[in-house]
Amino acid sequence: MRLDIVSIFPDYFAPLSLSLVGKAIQGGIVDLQVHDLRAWTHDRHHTTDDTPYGGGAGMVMKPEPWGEALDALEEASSLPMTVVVPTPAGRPFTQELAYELAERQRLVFACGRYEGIDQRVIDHCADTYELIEVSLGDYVLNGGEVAVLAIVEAVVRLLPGVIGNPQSLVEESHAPGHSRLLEYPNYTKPPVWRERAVPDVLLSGHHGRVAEWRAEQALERTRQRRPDLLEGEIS
Ligand code: JFB
Repeated sequence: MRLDIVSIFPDYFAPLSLSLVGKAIQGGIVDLQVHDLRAWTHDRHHTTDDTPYGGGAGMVMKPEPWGEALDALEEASSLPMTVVVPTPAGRPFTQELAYELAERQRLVFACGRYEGIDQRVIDHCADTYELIEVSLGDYVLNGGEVAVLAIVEAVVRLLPGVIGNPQSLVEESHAPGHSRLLEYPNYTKPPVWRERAVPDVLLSGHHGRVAEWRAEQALERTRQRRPDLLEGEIS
């Protein structure tokens, strides 16, 4: 999979060379290229923002550097581009959307800053490429970079060959067709740590009772923390 990220803060993406995503890059499963939007400015100060038409607080990202960046990326590969634009007004990013994005050949991430990107760039992307505007959640970030880190990690781990044991993907609570309960709590050795004991049932060796206890824990956590996930199965 080819990934391009365009940002005025390319250093944000240094951690993508670590851990599992870094291994996917090293192993040739992912071709990741990070681009500084300022490379497509032409003025002395590498300006990427300007004042908003209609007035109001803050600045807006100018369309011209984005237009040149997208043209250049389109030229750099013949793969069809899916442009992903993080925005607080986007479609909520979910595991379902992560699976959708994992099927694409090439994702281009456009990281806005300030109050966001001139709407004409977004409209141009919708007319020219596949466009997906995505929100990481209902809280305010300063730009799209942190959202892109999360999206790239969620997508790359789904690619064939990235996770050693693909069965672990199937067992995840958000896997397709899964029950969508929150996960049960995990324990490992030692059996007592700082006077806290591992629940007896997990040491019992009764696989049936272990499965029953875990299901009950998952359900109780879901009731407490995410009752919305249980709607439609009220009993
Ligand atoms: C994403 C961004 C800003 C307008 C702009 C570009 N869940 C999320 N919260 N905030 C963002 C996001 C996602 N995805 C986000 C891109 C940009 C925020 N900003 C700052 C803040 C408020 N309103 C600029």
